[in-house]
Amino acid sequence: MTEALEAIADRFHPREQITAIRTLGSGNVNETFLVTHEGANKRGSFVMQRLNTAVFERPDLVMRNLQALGAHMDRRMATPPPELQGRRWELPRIVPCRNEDSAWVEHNGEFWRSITYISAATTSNEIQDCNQANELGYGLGMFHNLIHDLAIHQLADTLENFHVTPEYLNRFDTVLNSCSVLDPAEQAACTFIDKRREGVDVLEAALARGELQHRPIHGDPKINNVMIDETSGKAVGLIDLDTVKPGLIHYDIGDCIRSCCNAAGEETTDLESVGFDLNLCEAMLEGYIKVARGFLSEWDLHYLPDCIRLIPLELGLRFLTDHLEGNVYFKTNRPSHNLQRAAVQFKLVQDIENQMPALQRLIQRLSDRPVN
Ligand code: GN1
Ligand code: MG
Repeated sequence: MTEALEAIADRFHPREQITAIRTLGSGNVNETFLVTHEGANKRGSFVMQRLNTAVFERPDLVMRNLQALGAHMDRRMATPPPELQGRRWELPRIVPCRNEDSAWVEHNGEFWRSITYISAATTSNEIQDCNQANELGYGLGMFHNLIHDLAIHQLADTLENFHVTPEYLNRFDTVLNSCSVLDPAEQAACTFIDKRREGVDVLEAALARGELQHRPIHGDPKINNVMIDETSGKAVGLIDLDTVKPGLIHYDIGDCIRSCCNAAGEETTDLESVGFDLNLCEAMLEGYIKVARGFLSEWDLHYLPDCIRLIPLELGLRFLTDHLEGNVYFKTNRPSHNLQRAAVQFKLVQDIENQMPALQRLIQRLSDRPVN
């Protein structure tokens, strides 16, 4: 535990009680630590994060969204939805500074904040089985269930164009234009995108036509952001709430599915092992629809297959663009890391495309819609 980290942690909890500060999770954007402490007869822990202010330019608004979310959750949890009764459900809360009237620390141009830690629960980077996929779906569905009636004007847009795929494509084109030579792997990845330009606006066009509407979303509900109770194996809450903002729930559904239906995980270097598992997808969607059916419109259901294909394509495009730009956005540990990550997502897209008719039939069946 470094002196600098200890000094920041001290702003949230007395330094003399802090027993350890260790890195937590595997986030690609922020720096996250678990701070543990022990007092006279009390032990505890909290999560301390340095927000990446190159990505989140207005971290104060990120905090405001978190406050609005917490207040709304409190209102909803006063009368929990019937599907939740008897189940443990938690939401990370802001841990304010202790001796100052502030919810965060600004220090040397850095932005630090703390939130509560959900204990006796874990996350995993790779899916284990259909039960877990079902719980991931339930977790996302319950999160949407609890926030769908939070008015979006109460949430700031903290990441403009986040998950707006056509904008990522524009950015890719700009970056590509400034690249002089591409190696064969980069060329192959660019060709993959070139063949899929059409239709990248499928969700935004549906939004523009009024078929879909903005709602509060999580923004990043990938597998390792859903906490699973250590004993019961049930989902107990979603973490990593920095990207909570107005958006399309399809971004969330696509993101959760792309991360939980590829058993190899997004960091694998073994492309052969990457694939889209329709059984896991069925389990996830079944868990999701169970708690979300009440607020899903026919159009919402209609665009499910599209978002399941689009979000991995978008993430691959984001990784590829960052690779071509010199790895300025996502944390990397080797020069080809983002290119490799892009290849994983593209393999997944390819596999989803190969199974599209079966995926469409599955969604029709799960949503009780007549097969065309
Ligand atoms: C980033 O930092 P992390 O790992 O929570 C990214 C997500 C991507 C994800 C891919 C703000 O999330 O959009 O899906 O990496 N977050 C941001 O692992 O860009
Ligand atoms: Mg995140």
